[in-house]
Formats: sequence, C-alpha cells, structure tokens
Amino acid sequence: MTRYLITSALPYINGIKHLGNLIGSILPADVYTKFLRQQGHEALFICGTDEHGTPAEIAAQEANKPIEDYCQEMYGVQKDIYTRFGIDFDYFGRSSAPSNHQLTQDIYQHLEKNGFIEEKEIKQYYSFDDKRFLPDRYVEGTCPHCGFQKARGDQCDGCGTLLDPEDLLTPYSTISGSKNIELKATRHLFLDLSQLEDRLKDWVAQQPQWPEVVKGIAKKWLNEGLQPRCITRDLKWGISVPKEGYDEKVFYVWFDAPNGYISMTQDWAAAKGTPDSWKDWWFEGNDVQHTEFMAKDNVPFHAIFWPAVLFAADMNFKQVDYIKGFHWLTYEKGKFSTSQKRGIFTDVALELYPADYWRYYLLANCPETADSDFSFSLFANVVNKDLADILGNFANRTLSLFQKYYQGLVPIQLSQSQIDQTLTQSVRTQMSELTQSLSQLKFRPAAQHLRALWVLGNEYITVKEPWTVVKTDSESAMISLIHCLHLLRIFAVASYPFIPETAARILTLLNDSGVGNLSATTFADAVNFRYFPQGHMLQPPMRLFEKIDDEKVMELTAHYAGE
Ligand code: B3M
Ligand code: ZN
Repeated sequence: MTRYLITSALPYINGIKHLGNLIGSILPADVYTKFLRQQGHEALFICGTDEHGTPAEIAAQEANKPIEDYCQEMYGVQKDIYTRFGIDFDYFGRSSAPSNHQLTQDIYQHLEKNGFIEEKEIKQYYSFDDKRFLPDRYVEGTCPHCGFQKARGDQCDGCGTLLDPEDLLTPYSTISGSKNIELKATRHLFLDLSQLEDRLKDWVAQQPQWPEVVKGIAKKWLNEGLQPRCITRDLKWGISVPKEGYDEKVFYVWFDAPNGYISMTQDWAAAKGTPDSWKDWWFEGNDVQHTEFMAKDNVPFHAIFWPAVLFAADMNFKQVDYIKGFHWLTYEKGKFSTSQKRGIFTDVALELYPADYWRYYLLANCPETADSDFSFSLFANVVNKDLADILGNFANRTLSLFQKYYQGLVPIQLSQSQIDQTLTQSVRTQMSELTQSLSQLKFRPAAQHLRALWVLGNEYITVKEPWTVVKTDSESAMISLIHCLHLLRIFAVASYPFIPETAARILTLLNDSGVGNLSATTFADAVNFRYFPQGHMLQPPMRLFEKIDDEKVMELTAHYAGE
C-alpha cells in the first residue's frame, strides 16, 4: 500500500511567521495529512525550522542574542504556535540539528566524488566599515531587471529574479548601510548544475500532474539554462565545509535546508526508537508518495536545485512526486511585510480568534490558482456566514430543539424506512466531491464542498421547520430532527481536516464516544454511520462560533494597518 510522505517548506527561524506563510505551506499540508490519515492511509508529516544563513544571523543580531540561543528560543516559539493552530506534525525538527550537519556534509562529499563540484575564485563584496565579507543578503541595491531599489543580493522581491550580489546596482551593506564596499577575491565551491540540465528537463517533463504555477516556474528556470551555483558562504553560522581552506566558510543555507527534510525524518526515526526507519521513507524502491508544500518563491529550489543535488549525489534518495505550490496571500491589497510589521502574524492571530476561524478562512480563500487577499472585512464575512450562520446555527438549532423537546435524549432510533433517501444521496454526493478535491490537493474547491455540505443541513432544517411542524405532527418533526443530528455527526468527520477543534467540540456535544477517534474515521464510514440509538444523551448546546461585528472589523483594520 502506498504510504504518504508530506513535507512543508521549512519556515525560517528569523521571527514569527504571518498568515501568508501559514496558508502557503504548513496549513494545507496539515489538512492533507489529516485527510489521508482519516482515510486510513499511513502518512508522515515532517517539518521544522530553517535555521542557517544570513536571515538568522541578522535576526539574532537585532535581538541582541547569541545565534544559538536565538534559534533555540525561536524554535520553541514557532513550534508552540503551530501546535496551537492544530497542526499535527509527526516531527518538527531543526535544520541545525547534528543529523543535518552530517547528512549535508555527506551529500557534499558525494557531489565532489561524482565530479559536480568546482572551486572558483569569485569577487565578493567586502565591507570596510563592517570588516567582513558580505554574503547575499548582507548586500542590497537596485535590481538590474526591474529597478526595485531594495533588491537583496540573492533575490529581488520586486520581480522574483534570482540574483548574485554583483548584479545589484548601487550596492550597500545592510549591516551598517555603508556604501564603502568593494569586490574582493575569495574562493568558493560551486555545484555544476549545467551537467544536470538534460536530466532535469526529462524529469520535469515527466510531471504533467504538477500544478501550473509549479511547472511554469520549473520550465522558466530550465529554459534560462542552468549555471553552476555557489554553495558556500562567508559566514560563521551554518554547516561547515569539509574541505581544506574552508574553515571560515559554511554551506549556503539553501544547500543544507532541503536536506533537512531527510535529516528531520532521521531525527523522527531516532526519537521513536527505530533509527533506521527513515530509510523506508526516503530510499528509492519504497512505495512512497512524497508531496512537498510551498509558496511559489520556493519552487525553484524544490523543482530544480534540490532534485539536482539528489541526482548528482546519487545516494539512492527518492525524488519528490508532487510539488504543491501556492501563490501569494496579500494583506489588505498590499504585501505582508515582516520588517514593516504589516499583516497578521500567527501569534497575534491566535490572540484574536480561535485557530479554526483562521484555518477555515485561509483554506476557503487559499491562494491556490492565483493570489488572494486577506482583509478583516472578508474574514468577518466568512466567519459570520459560513461558520456562524451555516454550521454554527445548524448545530445550535438542532441541539437546542433536542433539549427543548426531548430533554437532550434521542427519542427513537430511526428505522430504515424512515430515513430520507434524497438527503442521504445529497450528502453522499458532497462527501465524494470533498474526497475527490482533497485527494487531488485542491483546497479551495474542497472548502466549497465542505460548505455545501453544511448548507445541506441548514437548508434541510429550514425547510422542515421542526419548530413549527412539532405543533401539528410531532412524529415528523422528530424524524427531521434526528436527521439533523445525524448530519451533524457526519459534518464533524468531514470538517475535521479543516477545523479540527470544532469537529471535536461537535462530537463532544453529541456525546459521541463511538466515533471517538476523529482522526481515524473515514468519510465512507461517516456516510454509513448508524443513527444514534434510542436514549442516547446529548450535551446541552453551546455556541460554536462568535460573530464579528462591523465595528470590530473597523477597529482591527485600523489597528493592524502597519507602520
Ligand atoms: N526557509 C523559505 C521560506 O520559509 C525557506 C524554505 C526552506 S524549505 C527547504 O519561505
Ligand atoms: Zn527585480
């Protein structure tokens, strides 16, 4: 049986991530993992912090902390936030762990042995005021392609082009702001990607199933022609280079970070006491489907660069099967910006509203086939309509009427002939659409099918009006209400990958010990649930969601407008 390996782009350690980061990788990866597990598949979800490179060094400097302490602390902070968002990693590791040092050096040695490494003398900016070489992100300047004035030495945020620092016009040091910088000679190691061009072209051509955005980016890179890429940096913090003369240098962060997927799986295996079991997930020859989740700026490294490393290293590591790439989530029509504190960050989000509000909103408005925009007014709209008015209202009406008419006890168990076949059929249809969307990793359509399922319940109770019918035909009111209860139970299972906390609360309100393990109840089981037995006792109703009013929307919009 196919087993599923799910990896989500490793969030940088340099600070708390925003909602765009969350929906661009970890959250959909979590939904997919939860869904697969529910359907009875074996799934392994690996992620962790990406701790090396200049962003980490700069952030530690700004926080005025030794880098090791900074990373340790931020690792804890990020991990805790994801836990509170209901993310079920099997392992949330660190790219700075000893396992990754070892693995990355090992991979490097294979690359060298296989003839893919060349040493070149390059010119790199040296800052006289800072008394050091300035690798990639320590240099900024004007992008030669689009004129963006704060392009980084490694990539332009204006147009997305990957750059080398010497491409920048009017460069300056980001440490001191000094323009007193000069190109000086220094030796570095390069991975000769050009030798792999044909192999990568063939491989990418064999992936017609990848999303358009991913194929587009991969092909653009390949068409531009692959050049040797520098894999070392003049930094202290990072993985040291096992080669003479490189004591002062470390590997480039993008050279070690993807290896982290493997090393974190090694750490997972070691932690559970079966240190070799990672191999079943990573070595060629196992029936494993590996899906990577990431935002589109990470695609070149996952579709070209890392596959090239794995091909060249020739260590029997399996290549990725499916790359799920996402567009951008924008914030009130602009960019989320960490430096300008613009947008909603994951810690703040959890202080404002429960995780499920965010999870549902983000998934329903997932930047899947195009960019999508976050605004508080849209957020309130979605929470109020979909969550509160549709699902919440349905649950509340159903459970309140059971209290009112039957003191919270299920009055009878429906017999086969009393079951509404039309309703049952509609539920089956939505459930199978939902299953299909999730199997195909189409999150936005999946959220629409989930909503359509909730709407079925809401429409059913509205049309049946048990609160009116009860006065004239108490039996038929009772039968409709029992159907509602049954639907609610199915909704809990179907909603679980999206809003796990709410799903669990619904089951608690239903006093449902039978399902118990939501994470292992298949959608097929759910549509075949037996109706609750006579006498089953329900919990008193509790509101599932609170609405967000206009005044609050205005307040939040103003408060989080950014600096
Ligand atoms: N840390 C970039 C990012 O968080 C980078 C991903 C690494 S995945 C191996 O967007
Ligand atoms: Zn540019």
